[in-house]
Amino acid sequence: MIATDSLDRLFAEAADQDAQPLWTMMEAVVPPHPQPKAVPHVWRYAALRPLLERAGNLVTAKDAERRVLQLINPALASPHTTDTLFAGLQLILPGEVARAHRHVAFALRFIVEGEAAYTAVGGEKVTMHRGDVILTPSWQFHDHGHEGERPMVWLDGLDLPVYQFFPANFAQQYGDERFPSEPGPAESHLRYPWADMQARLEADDGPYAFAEYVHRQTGGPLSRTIGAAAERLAGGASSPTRRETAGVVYHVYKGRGATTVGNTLLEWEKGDTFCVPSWMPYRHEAAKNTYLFRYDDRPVLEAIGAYRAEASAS
Ligand code: 1HN
Repeated sequence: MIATDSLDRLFAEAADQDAQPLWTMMEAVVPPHPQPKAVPHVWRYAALRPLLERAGNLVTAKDAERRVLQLINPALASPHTTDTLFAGLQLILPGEVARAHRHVAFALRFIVEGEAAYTAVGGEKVTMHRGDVILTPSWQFHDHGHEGERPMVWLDGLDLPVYQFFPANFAQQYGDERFPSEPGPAESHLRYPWADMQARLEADDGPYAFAEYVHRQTGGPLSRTIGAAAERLAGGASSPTRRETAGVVYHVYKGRGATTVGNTLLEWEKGDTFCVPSWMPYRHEAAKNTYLFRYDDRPVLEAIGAYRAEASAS
């Protein structure tokens, strides 16, 4: 042994070999509970809608490929809305086409405003209505077009941050602007109408209701990475306090209220989008009748045996 050996000397020489002691950083590497980097945050539609409109004047869908304002977590960078989820608001104007491409990343869309735009997914043309959830499964060619009269806005939910950890995301352009498509069946596995979800939430006559979207083909969550649900709160009602290892993006379909996430109060109204990071206790309170749409990374966590949730009625 070197007579004057010391831990400092060992650490310096280990660093020269691109090695580091674990024992000085055990808690940071294996923390006692989840430590999301994302912070709770609200993106306000009243502030973002005019910016989208200006983007509509300044860049065409053709030039942008996708005219999306990314909703980036203040503690993180693109493409992170939470540690594992991406959210963005996409605008398409009458007559535009957002050209066909495909990627490994999964996307869902929640329609925020407008009528008569469509998204064509893997040859199936799906018309979009407010409140619908439309799926773009992994590696399916998809283009968006607009045959209506007014601007159309939707929330894009993707699993992009997952591919920051697993560099397995490929993307490809299709040779033409549009991938050939035809209208699909009324009960398409790609489209989940708001009216069906609202009816499920109304069927529960309590002041608070929660219902998960179920994939029409698999009977499971909407994809292997992202699951979705909706919640109804009567005016004055609150949800149970919950926490879960999933990160969640919420969108306010209708109503007004606030969500307490850890020590942060997030006030929201129709059109706003907000996020709840992993394992932070959260509870909604509605000031008037409210419907919330949400998506989360629960399917990935279930796949790796890491989903945990707790609820307390309060
Ligand atoms: C994308 O391809 C779409 O296809 C939307 O509409 C949002 C955000 C990041 C990367 C790709 C779309 C996206 C996206």
